[in-house]
Amino acid sequence: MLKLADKIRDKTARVGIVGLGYVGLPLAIAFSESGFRVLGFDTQQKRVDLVNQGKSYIADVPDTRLSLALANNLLEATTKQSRLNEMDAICICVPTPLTRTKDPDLSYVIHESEELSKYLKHGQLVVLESTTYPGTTREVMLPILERSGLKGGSDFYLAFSPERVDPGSKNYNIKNTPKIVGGIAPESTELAALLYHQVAEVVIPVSCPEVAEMTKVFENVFRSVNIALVNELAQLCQRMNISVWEVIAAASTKPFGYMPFYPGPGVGGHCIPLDPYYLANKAREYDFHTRFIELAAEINEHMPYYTVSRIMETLNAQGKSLNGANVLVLGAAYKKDMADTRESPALKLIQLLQEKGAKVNYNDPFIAKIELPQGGLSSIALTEGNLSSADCVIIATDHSCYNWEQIATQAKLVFDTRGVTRDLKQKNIFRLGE
Ligand code: SAJ
Repeated sequence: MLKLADKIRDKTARVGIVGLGYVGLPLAIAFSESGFRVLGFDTQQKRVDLVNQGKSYIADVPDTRLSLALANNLLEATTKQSRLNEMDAICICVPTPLTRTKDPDLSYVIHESEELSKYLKHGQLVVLESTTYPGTTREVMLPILERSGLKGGSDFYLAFSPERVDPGSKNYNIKNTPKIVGGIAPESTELAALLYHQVAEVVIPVSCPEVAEMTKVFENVFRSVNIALVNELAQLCQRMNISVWEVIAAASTKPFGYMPFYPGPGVGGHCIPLDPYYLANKAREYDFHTRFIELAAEINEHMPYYTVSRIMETLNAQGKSLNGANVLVLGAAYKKDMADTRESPALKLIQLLQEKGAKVNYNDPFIAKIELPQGGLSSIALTEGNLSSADCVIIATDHSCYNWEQIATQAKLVFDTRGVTRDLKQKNIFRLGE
């Protein structure tokens, strides 16, 4: 343990990052900028080639930072899993998606653990960062890694440390976001804490991996439940002819005991729609039904359908049918100012509108093309002609670059799912939750 601790302190420890996605690549850069020689592992040769050419495919990592790490000989990428045995510390940042029946899919974690068990060596520290249910590190990873013949906690060290990346955030990054670490034994926790102290200003050791795993999935359940709460409130407010946006703005004046969340057309991204199901699934092993989680997911998943019904009602009030209507959807990304459509509610909205017979176009300055079950679509220009020829313009993603005043002036009818037009007085604007 001392040897590894010394190598971490003097930054001679080799750090391996497995999975070079929106979590792994920024983490690899952070360790290289801290002075470690980092080896990034990914199964996708294309990603490995791009990293080694200094070309970033992750919005939060500019090419300049990648090129500097390469120029300083502090970053390299490879597909060769056998090189894991050159590492002193290994952080695993692979996807933890859901199956079609919304059950946890740990295939990436299991695959990487199986690969690592072939090359694991005495004294290595292994940390899982992927969001998962409490118990994964100890019950799933540890037995696989011990197939190496090494004993976890003594021959090698094992911990869980959840990623807390907020994609696209201008304020928060690895350095200024406290890092939780929980090891299978005290030495594992201490070594993981020492490692992350090299890249994060604050490291919070907890007693075991289960606490760290539960902390992360709870953070995302917290968001899912609160987003669902305002999505339900939006439906009630519309029924009661009260503006949910005005209510939230007024509630937000409370300086304590309240935190604003906002209604929307649904919940997207690689975390909030998925992670709560990991906990709900695990809870069933303990004869426990997490009703809040299931209800929140149900409400959030219903929002695209509810939004379409509100658009139908709005067109109907103008004597128009959604069937055959020209509809322009603004924004395909799952949240503002991002080029990411994972689980995006805007895509679900477009699909549902098409199923109702609408002729749908979209505009998204960040996303040139989208794939849908009915076929692909390309982003069309945001011209006065395209706006005025649409029977309804739907604000699905509130990218900052949109000029809402101009859009409302040029469009016949606007349906705003993000509340960004609440200060506009035009009579052709209708909003979710009003
Ligand atoms: N959304 C709403 N209303 C809200 C907030 C969000 O409808 O009040 C929607 C967004 O439009 C988006 C989805 O929910 O479609 C997820 O939004 P998000 O802000 O949670 O963004 P993510 O999933 O990219 O990032 C989140 C992190 N976000 C924040 O903490 C602000 C955080 O929960 C995790 O660090 C991260 O997921 C993760 O990796 O788990």
